[in-house]
Amino acid sequence: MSIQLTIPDAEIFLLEGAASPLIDTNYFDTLYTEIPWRQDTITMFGKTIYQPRLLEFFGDDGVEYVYSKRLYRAKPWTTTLTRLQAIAEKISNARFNSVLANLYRDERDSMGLHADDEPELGPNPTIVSMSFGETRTFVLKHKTRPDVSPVRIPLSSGSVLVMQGTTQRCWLHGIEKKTRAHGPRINLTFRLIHQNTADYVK
Ligand SMILES: O=C(O)CCC(=O)C(=O)O
Ligand SMILES: [Mn+2]
Repeated sequence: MSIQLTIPDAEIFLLEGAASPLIDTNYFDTLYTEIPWRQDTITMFGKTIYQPRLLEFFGDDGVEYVYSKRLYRAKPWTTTLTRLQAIAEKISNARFNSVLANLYRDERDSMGLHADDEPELGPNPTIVSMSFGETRTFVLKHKTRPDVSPVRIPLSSGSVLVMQGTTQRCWLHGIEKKTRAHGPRINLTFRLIHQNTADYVK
């Protein structure tokens, strides 16, 4: 089942039931073992700390992405990620040349509020986000309108969230820490990275 969320200045839809093949195929275990997860550092206010999650970036040959102030060169697609890329493209009717994989090891791992609004994604990017494993809450906050309440969406295993239109321009999103102890979650965000600013469709 696909639900179009009614959020001002955003175009977001969520697929839950329809994505059940994603759970049945046990992608969680495959991704967990196949991906060479690593923990990067981030420097903020002159202090270098470990990011509170593990990650890896995959994509077509030569794709580069500056994310969290760091340059990532895409690792080659794995068979599993290629299969999921095809599903992401079918669901969204968009094209993707890369995927960022995040592993939240337990309830203490998180992702701070941010927008996927790097210039190389173009002005109104379509991003497909797939979740596997533990359910975590995806939090959205409007960038400029305090009258608009934050939105909280539980992302269960096998769910697919599609963000498009002005979502990245107008909203921040993130994954908050939890207090209840629980297991790991993997999230994949499929993106189209333009390698050349001339490719941007403004
Ligand atoms: O884990 C999630 O659901 C969000 C991931 C995310 O926002 C990102 O990779 O930029
Ligand atoms: Mn993001």
